[in-house]
This record gives sequence, C-alpha cells and structure tokens, in this order.
Amino acid sequence: MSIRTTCPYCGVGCGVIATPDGAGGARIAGDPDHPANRGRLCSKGAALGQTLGLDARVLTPLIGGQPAEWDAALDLVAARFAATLAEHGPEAVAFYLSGQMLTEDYYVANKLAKGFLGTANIDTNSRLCMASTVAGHRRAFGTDTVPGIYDDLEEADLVVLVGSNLAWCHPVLFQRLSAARAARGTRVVVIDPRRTATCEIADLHLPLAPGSDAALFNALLVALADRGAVDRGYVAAHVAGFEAALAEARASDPAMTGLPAGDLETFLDWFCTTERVVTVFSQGINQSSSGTDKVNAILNCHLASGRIGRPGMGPFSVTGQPNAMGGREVGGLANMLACHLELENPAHRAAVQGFWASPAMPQASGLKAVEMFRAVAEGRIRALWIIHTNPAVSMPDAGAVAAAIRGCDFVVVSDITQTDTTRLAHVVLPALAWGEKSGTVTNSDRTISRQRAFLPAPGQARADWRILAEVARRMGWGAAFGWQSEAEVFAEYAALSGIAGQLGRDFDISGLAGADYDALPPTRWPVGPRRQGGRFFGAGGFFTPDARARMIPVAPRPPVAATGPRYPFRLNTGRIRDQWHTMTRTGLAPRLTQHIAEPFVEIHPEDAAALGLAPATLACLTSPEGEAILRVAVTDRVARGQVFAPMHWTADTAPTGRIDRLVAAVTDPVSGQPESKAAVVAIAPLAPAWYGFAVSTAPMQPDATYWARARSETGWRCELAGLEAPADWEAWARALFGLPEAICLSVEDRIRRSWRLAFMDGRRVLAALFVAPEPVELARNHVAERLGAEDAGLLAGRPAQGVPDPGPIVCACLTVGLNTITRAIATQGLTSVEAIGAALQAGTGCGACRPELAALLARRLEAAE
Ligand SMILES: Nc1nc2c(c(=O)[nH]1)N[C@H]1C(S)=C(S)[C@@H](COP(=O)(O)OP(=O)(O)OC[C@H]3O[C@@H](n4cnc5c(=O)[nH]c(N)nc54)[C@H](O)[C@@H]3O)O[C@H]1N2
Ligand SMILES: Nc1nc2c(c(=O)[nH]1)N[C@H]1C(S)=C(S)[C@@H](COP(=O)(O)OP(=O)(O)OC[C@H]3O[C@@H](n4cnc5c(=O)[nH]c(N)nc54)[C@H](O)[C@@H]3O)O[C@H]1N2
Ligand code: SF4
Ligand SMILES: [Mo]
Repeated sequence: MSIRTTCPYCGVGCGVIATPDGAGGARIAGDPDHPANRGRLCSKGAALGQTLGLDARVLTPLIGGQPAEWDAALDLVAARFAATLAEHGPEAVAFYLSGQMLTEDYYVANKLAKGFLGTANIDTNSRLCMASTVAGHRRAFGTDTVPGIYDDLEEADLVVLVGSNLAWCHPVLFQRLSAARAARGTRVVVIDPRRTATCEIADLHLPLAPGSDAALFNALLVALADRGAVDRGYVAAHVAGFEAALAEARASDPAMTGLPAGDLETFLDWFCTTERVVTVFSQGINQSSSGTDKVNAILNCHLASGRIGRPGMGPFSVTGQPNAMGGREVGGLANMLACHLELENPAHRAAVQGFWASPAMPQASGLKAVEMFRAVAEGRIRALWIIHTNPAVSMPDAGAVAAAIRGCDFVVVSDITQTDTTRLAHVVLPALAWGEKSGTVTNSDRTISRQRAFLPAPGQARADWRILAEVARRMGWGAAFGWQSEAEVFAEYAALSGIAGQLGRDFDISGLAGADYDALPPTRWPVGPRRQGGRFFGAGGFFTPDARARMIPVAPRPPVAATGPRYPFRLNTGRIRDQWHTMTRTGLAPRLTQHIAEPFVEIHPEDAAALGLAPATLACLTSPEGEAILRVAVTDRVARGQVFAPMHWTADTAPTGRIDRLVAAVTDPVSGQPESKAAVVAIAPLAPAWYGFAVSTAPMQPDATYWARARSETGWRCELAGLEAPADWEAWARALFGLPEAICLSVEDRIRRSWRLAFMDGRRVLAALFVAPEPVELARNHVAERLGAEDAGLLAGRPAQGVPDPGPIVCACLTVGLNTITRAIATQGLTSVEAIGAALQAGTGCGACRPELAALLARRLEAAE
C-alpha cells in the first residue's frame, strides 16, 4: 500500500509517495498532488529508498557507549537534569535542537524546557540557518512572516536570487522557476560571489564582493527613489521609516560591491522597471555578521516599491531544513515562545504559561547557539540535550565545540546513528527515523504537510517527542505530557495558536485543532477565524502596534575577519548537489556519492598557479581556528582571492575535511547567526609522498595523512594520501582492509613508481589499492563496480578496450557519466539539453544536472568555434 508523506530534506517540502516493499525498503516517487512539487523530486529525494537500511542505525539506548535498557537511560536523564536544576538552577541546563525535528517533537521539547524546567536555554541549528531572516522579518513586519507563496516564482517577470544556490539546494523550486522562464521569459538575476550551477539560468550574474549585499540593495533603494519607482501610496499608508532608510542608503557606497558599473546599472534598471519582482534569499544573506541588516536592506526595497504580498511579488526567504519554518512557528529559538509569541512580552508569556499551567517560565531570552556552546565550555551549562543535529561538525569553530561537549558534565544526544556528536555523549537515545515516525512539517511557503510512517519501528527506537515526554513524566509532570499520539500534541498546539491569533499574531492554525490529522492534506497557514492561507501584506496589515511596516536604515559592514598577509584568502562555504549536511543519511546512498565523493576546495586558476597547486592535488588550509586538507579543484567559478569548500565531511567520512574547524564563531549582533561564509585562510600545497585510491567490500579506517571514504554499490571507496610511504605496501594494504589471509595480486610499475594490489578470497576480489606518486588516475566508478568480480581485471584501472568508461556520474537519477555525455555530444551532434535527454535520458529525472549538461554543451561549442 502506498503512503503519502513529505521529503525529510530541504525546505521545498516535496510530497513523496512511498510504497513499502515488505522487506524494510520502499519505492519512492514524487506526489503528483502535492502543491510544492506536483510529482517532481530531486536526486536526494529520489534516492531516499537507498537510505532506509538499518545497518548504520543505533537501535538501543547507549549509556557510556554500552547498550542499555530504556528505563535505565530515561531514569538517568531525568535524574541528572533534576539534580542539575536543583543544584545550579535553570541556567545550567540547555537543549540544542534542529529545524529537522517534526513540529510535534519541537512543541514538546519547547514546552518541557521553557514551561517546566523554566529555562530559555533552548536553541536550534536554525540559529546557523534562518536566524537573520527571523530577526529581519520581525524588525520590518513585527512578526516572522513569509509574505509570499511558491506560485509567485512562476508569476514573476523578474526573479532575483541573492546568496542562494537554488539549483543545488532547492532543486524542485529551481525546476519550477526554469520551467516558468522557458514558458514566459522570466528574467533571472543571480547575486553570488561564485558562479554557481544556478547561474546557468541567469540573464545576469552579479559576482559581488563577499558580504557587500547591503551596499547593493542600498543602491537599489536609491535608484527606486530617484527613478520614480517608489509606491508613494503604499508607503504613505503602510510603511514607516522610509526617509531615514533612504538617507542612510544614500550615504553608502555601491563601489563596495566591486561590480562593473554596467552590470550594476542593468540590475537597477530591470528592478526599477519591473512590477512583478520576487527576491529570493538564503544563506549568502543570512550567514553573515551583518545578516539581519542585509535582510532588511532587501525588505526595504520591496516595501518602498510596494511589491509585496501580491501575485509575482515579494521578498522570499527560502528555508533550508524540512521544518525550519515549523521550528520558527513553534518557538524553537531562545527568544521565542510557541505560535510566534514573544518570550520577553509579559502578556504573551502569561498567555502561554496559563495555557500550559506551567510551574516556571523564564523571564528573559536564553543563550543563542554560539553563546550556548561557549557556556558549555565554561562550565556554566552542566546538562545538555542535543536532538537531531550534529554540532560537533556543523557549528563554527567546531573543534572548540567538540571539546566543549566532551568536557560537559552530562550530555544526552538523540539521533538515529553514530555521529561525531553522539561519540561525545554520556547517553545516546535511539530515535525513529524518516519513514518510521509521524508528524507535521512546514515548508518555505507556509504549507503544513504530514510526514507519515510507512515502515515499522526498528529495534527499540522511539519517536523524539515520546522520549521527551517520558523524561518529563519521570520529572513529575506526567499530566502535562500525557499525550497518546502525535495527533493529540498537534491538537494542543493548534489550540494554543488560537490564543496567539486572539493576541493579534499572524500564526493561527486553530482551524486545524479538530481536523482529521491522519488525512490532513497539505495546508497553508493561517487557518483561523480571521484569515485563511494566501499572501500577507498586499494591503498592509503588519503586526506592529501601528500596523505599519518598518524600513530600517542600513549601514553596510564588511565581514568581521579581514584578509591580510597572514590569511590572504576569503573562505566561502556551502553545499553540494547530492549530499545533505553531515551525510548521515545521503552518505548511505551509493548513487549520491558518485557525483562528488570527497571534500574539495575551489580555487581560481591564477591563485592555484601562484601557490603551485595543480588540479587534483591536495591543499592545506589554515585559519586562526584550525586546519583542513582538501582536494584542489581549479576553476574560475570563484574569483581571485576567494575559495569555496563544502560543509559535509566529518571525522567519520574525511577527518581533515571538517570545514567548520576553520570557521570563526563570529556572529550577527542582532540575530546571533554565525558568519559561516566569510572565514579567512592561508593555503599551501600538501606534499604527499604518495596518493592512493582503495575499494573494499568492508569499511576502511585508514592510517593516512589524508583520507575520504564513501559508499559504493559494492562496498566502500576511499581516497588516500600520505606524507611517508610505507616500506611494505602489501602489509599496509592488508592492515587497511583487515585481510591478513587473502590472496594478494600485485603489479608494480617501477618507472611510474606506482603499485596496484588486489586481494581475493580465492574466488572474488574483496579489495584493491592503487598507489602512485601523483594523484591516481583511473576510472573510479568502474573500479568500484568491478569489486566482487571473479577476476582481478579491475587492476587495469579502466574498462577493457572496446568497453567505454562512463566516467564520473553527472546525472545521479539515471546514472549517466561525463564521458558518455561528452562522447554523445561529439558523435551525435547534440546541441541542447533536451537532445541529450532524448539520446541518453540524462537530465530527465530530477533535472538538477541540467545546468551541468548545459555547461558541457557550452564548453563543446566554445571548443568548436
Ligand atoms: N543539496 C543540498 N541541499 C540543501 C542542503 C544540503 O545540505 N544539501 N541543506 C539545506 C539547508 S539547511 C539550507 S540552509 C539551504 C541553503 O541553501 P543555499 O543558501 O542556497 O546554499 P549555500 O550553499 O549554503 O549558500 C548559498 C550561496 O551563498 C553564496 N554566498 C557566499 N557569500 C555570499 C555573499 O556575501 N553574498 C551573496 N549574495 N552570496 C554569498 C555562496 O557562494 C553560495 O553559492 O540548503 C538546503 N538544501
Ligand atoms: N561552514 C558552514 N557550516 C554550516 C553551514 C554552512 O553553510 N557552512 N550551514 C549551517 C546550516 S544552514 C545548517 S541547517 C546546519 C546543519 O547542520 P546539522 O543539523 O548539524 O546537520 P545534519 O547532518 O542535518 O544533522 C542532523 C542529525 O540528525 C540525525 N537524525 C536524522 N533523523 C533523525 C530523527 O528522526 N531524530 C533524531 N533525533 N535525529 C535524527 C542525523 O543522523 C544527524 O546526525 O549546518 C550549519 N553549518
Ligand atoms: S527539492 Fe529535493 S530535497 Fe528538497 S524537498 Fe524536494 S525532493 Fe526533497
Ligand atoms: Mo540550514
């Protein structure tokens, strides 16, 4: 039987239809009836079926790393939190949560912390993600309200993407925008220091200087004013602060952006002369020491031009995590209460406390993520519960954060698998994963969708909210935490939102309090007596005392860390197409590691030449905080003086690739959001004595200076490098593979000083290692596929003559390789992405690789000219 549910990855919130196969797996398809995706899925969503296995799961509670009974674990957690509370007060306990928790989980955690433990020290990874948008929205609108809906992207004539790599991070929205552009000629502007895959549909790319967005949007505000594009009527009726914001904008210097005058002018002209404009913004804006101001600089332009809350118009913050929006609604952040009520507003506080009949409520905001881990390090927080997030990897200054967690008196982590963070915990609690748990999430356009279980609960795993409620019961609050199902939790939350609605807040879903939870279709809030769904603010009605929006004067500020002789490069960080954050789930899908299988740093060709960095060698990056070793990707997609590295690798997958070890814990003064996109680093070549590539049917824990491992269809693959070559390669390889007895076939090439070793059990190849003094060149996917074969043909490193090597996989959905595509372009004379699709099917799945296909075509045409 098929079950309708929602994708657990990005904030697009695509509907998924899962059909269990009865053996623990499921067939996954896009839900044609879900308004977010209408049947589409991206490569990550489509590969969800490959992530359902149980072999990597934690399926019993662990105390001190040893399996334990639930009762023992829960008693211990309750006792330690109670003791810490009694001895050191509510400031000494803390929760660190996640925008990936379901709304019901979030509601219960928040009720326990704020209402019963009486601590406001409950913050979430949304602090690293959406906090600047939340703060910007609240300053401008009075509440954290996203005015628009997804349809606006299709109804706009101009879409400006600022600090958003939509093609890779919100692929289904990217597809919707691409289709609209093809159909009606929507203009697209991409504002990003880097030429990303998203630029493939850009009519204009503005590679502005890192962190200079506020100067750009100030220039836009001035242009709107000087060219008659201000909506005087809207401003007069619904906006306050126009003159002050404009005066401050006039004082700032557009030259800060470093953009060519002609390109800047084109942007200003397009924006001023187009009524239907949507400005999409994401982490290039939020993750900045001036993120809140940047958000307001964008909102200012939409408020001044009155282009907000009408079809095809508005500022549009796209959320990252599947329930980033739900977490904001339910009050996950240290300064919020549920339903967009404010912790520091006495009337709001009293309303929530009354509704919960709670014994204790904090009077002031708690510690925000970066401050929270500082307090952990300083021993001010002595009991910490981390749920559904991996801060030892994803927090800035991650080395210090890991040390703080390790040093804390008592740490509980709820997760589904072992991570860099669980390994530091006293107690690990096994949670139900996607497909097993049930609840609701809210996507970027305020649509609430159900996640539904379609698999049985494995082992002893339990739903996150039930674990929290069990601890609350053990602390003596059973009556307030006595729900029997997530439907009951949701109903309580919906009822509370009715009170918020009465208090004049935007978030009211009281209309869903009695709804049929099981059958709940995707529903956009609000759903209350005052209003239903739709857009906000087209006719004003802001949630400020005078119902007017506020324009905020913004003085642009550069990133806090300045580059200089010691750290000459600006390090930008972010995401890749086929991996999700710390890879605990996407890393299980072999199909998703075929696109990019190891951590890398993108560097401009001239910088690479000056540093003596050849493509595919390794570079050592050093910041004031730490060090990393990354594969060198030479590309002019980044500007000179700037480098880009992804955030996904961990101690588990590539210990020297943990990028947040380099990022300083510098934050925005208003939102507390860290500046994850503007670290400073020095770069030097690493000079390994050898490079290696290994495949094995079993996981490898190499003893090498550099390694990065990933799953393959047949087992594992691993990139390696070392500063000193072992004396005996065969012995070293045996230790690496744990194969002391296997038969070894080895080939030494004395001229190239390279080694190839295969290990067999008499019949099948179990493992192979390739070593060379320079980066090993071979057909990696081919070698990985041949593992397990009954001959050692894989030692050739590439397919036999006459059998073409598909090369690195470009289209993850249909597994089509680079070589196959370039060959077909050349031999079949293909000239369009559609023609490639017709010939090879590449790009016809999720479409996320279409920008790459277009780039291959462009390169081919260039070469032909
Ligand atoms: N494949 C994939 N998709 C994801 C995720 C994932 O892990 N993998 N994670 C999800 C989550 S939680 C989030 S928050 C979103 C993030 O989605 P995005 O924000 O789109 O992704 P990022 O790669 O973090 O950063 C976006 C861009 O900001 C640019 N940038 C850096 N500095 C500046 C600047 O000063 N100004 C401007 N204008 N741009 C700048 C970077 O070059 C980068 O291309 O993605 C979501 N979707
Ligand atoms: N340098 C740099 N750092 C960044 C960013 C950046 O752009 N650059 N981006 C930041 C942003 S926007 C974000 S959102 C964060 C993301 O960073 P994290 O939240 O730390 O990353 P995830 O890998 O998504 O962690 C989710 C964890 O939840 C676990 N999990 C999965 N399902 C369940 C479940 O049902 N229950 C429980 N209890 N656990 C579960 C997973 O195994 C995993 O360990 O990273 C931030 N860090
Ligand atoms: S775009 Fe991809 S990752 Fe995001 S919700 Fe849809 S299928 Fe999931
Ligand atoms: Mo995020």
